Amino acid sequence: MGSAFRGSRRKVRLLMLIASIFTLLGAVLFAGLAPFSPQTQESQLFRFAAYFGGASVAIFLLRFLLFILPDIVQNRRSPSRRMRREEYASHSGRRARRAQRHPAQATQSGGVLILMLVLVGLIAALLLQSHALIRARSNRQHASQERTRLRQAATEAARVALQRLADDEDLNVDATSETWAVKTEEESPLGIVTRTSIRDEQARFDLNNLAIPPAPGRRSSEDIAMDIQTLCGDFSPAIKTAALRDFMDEDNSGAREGDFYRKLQPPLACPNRPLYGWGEILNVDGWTEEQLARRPREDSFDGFDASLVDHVTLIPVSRTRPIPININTATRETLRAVMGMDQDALVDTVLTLREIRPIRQLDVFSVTAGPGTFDRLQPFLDVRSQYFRVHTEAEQDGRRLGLEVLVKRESNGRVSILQWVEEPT
Ligand SMILES: [Ca+2]
Ligand SMILES: [Ca+2]
Repeated sequence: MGSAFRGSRRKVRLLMLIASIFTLLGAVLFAGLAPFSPQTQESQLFRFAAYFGGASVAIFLLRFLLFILPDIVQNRRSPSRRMRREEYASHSGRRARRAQRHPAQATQSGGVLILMLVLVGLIAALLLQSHALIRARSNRQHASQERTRLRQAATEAARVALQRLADDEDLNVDATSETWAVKTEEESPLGIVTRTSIRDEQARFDLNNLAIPPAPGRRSSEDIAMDIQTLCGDFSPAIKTAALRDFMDEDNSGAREGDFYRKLQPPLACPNRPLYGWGEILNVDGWTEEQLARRPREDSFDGFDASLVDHVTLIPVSRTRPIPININTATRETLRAVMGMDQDALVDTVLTLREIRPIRQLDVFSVTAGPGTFDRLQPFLDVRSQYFRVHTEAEQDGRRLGLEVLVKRESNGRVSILQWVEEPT
């Protein structure tokens, strides 16, 4: 009877050990599969891994409490213990004594313990790794959602700005004192701050005007482009300006046309059309990032320290006539370059008159400039604008997203989008 009981006790004890190991293996399996499974199943698999891991530890503990602990206690209370202690006192170490008492059992228990420890370590490492993966994924998701919210806010701000341009009460004249030119900043109930500004692109000289040949009796775009570069401290702009003209004019007659760019290493294409952006201008022979960089005012000598990027633009539309500058919004440097460096009296008149109120008519200058000069300049001058650049920025918790939108406004106030660019962050 006693031996049968001991036999079934041993079986239950072994069965529990096997059950504990199998449930632990199940936990390892689920935890290992989770990171490679679809996101919808991931958390479910981790839950299974946690259940199995918990069950394994519970079975192992139960086994310890039911079988191993009573054995230890019984062993300590046994009357023969003292005798054995004395008998084996001369032997070194507790491990040696235990090994001698139950050599096979000791080896077995030690092996199982090490296996359990390794498995527990493995599952803990897997769970930690998976936790880190889930965290990273959730962070990415959060950033992407935040970016979407910022994009929506910036887009909405841009839409409002376009409406403000369309609502301009006076479409016959444009000046920086008008409502559309006011910079705005707003905070949404969600805490997203949006900033909007609208810039008159015709406050600058459009270098894409070089794409069309000069009309007889008019000032040439090349002369204007060279004068602007001179005012920006470049005193030998002729070759670069001719190269830029060749790059965008329709014909193939010039020193820097298709043949020249095809022979480069690596070869480049000569587009023979108005340029779409500053990236393209860097492909033009002689043009570098340095020329497009903003220069500090105090480092140059007076009068020639302007930065090219502040006075020129690239409006990416084909044309048959030059896109003029707006004399109400252009800078002094742009006015000087467009009207000619010998026309300071005319430039001063423009600056004085527009201080009082926006200039509504061009022909008031025909007297100041003289009829011949006025006719030469007229194609490049206007008092209203068609092209505007809207810049919006949405910001929340240090993250920001910027939009730059180039638009054309028709004479009836209808606004259409020419370029929509999300700024890299
Ligand atoms: Ca206006
Ligand atoms: Ca050409």
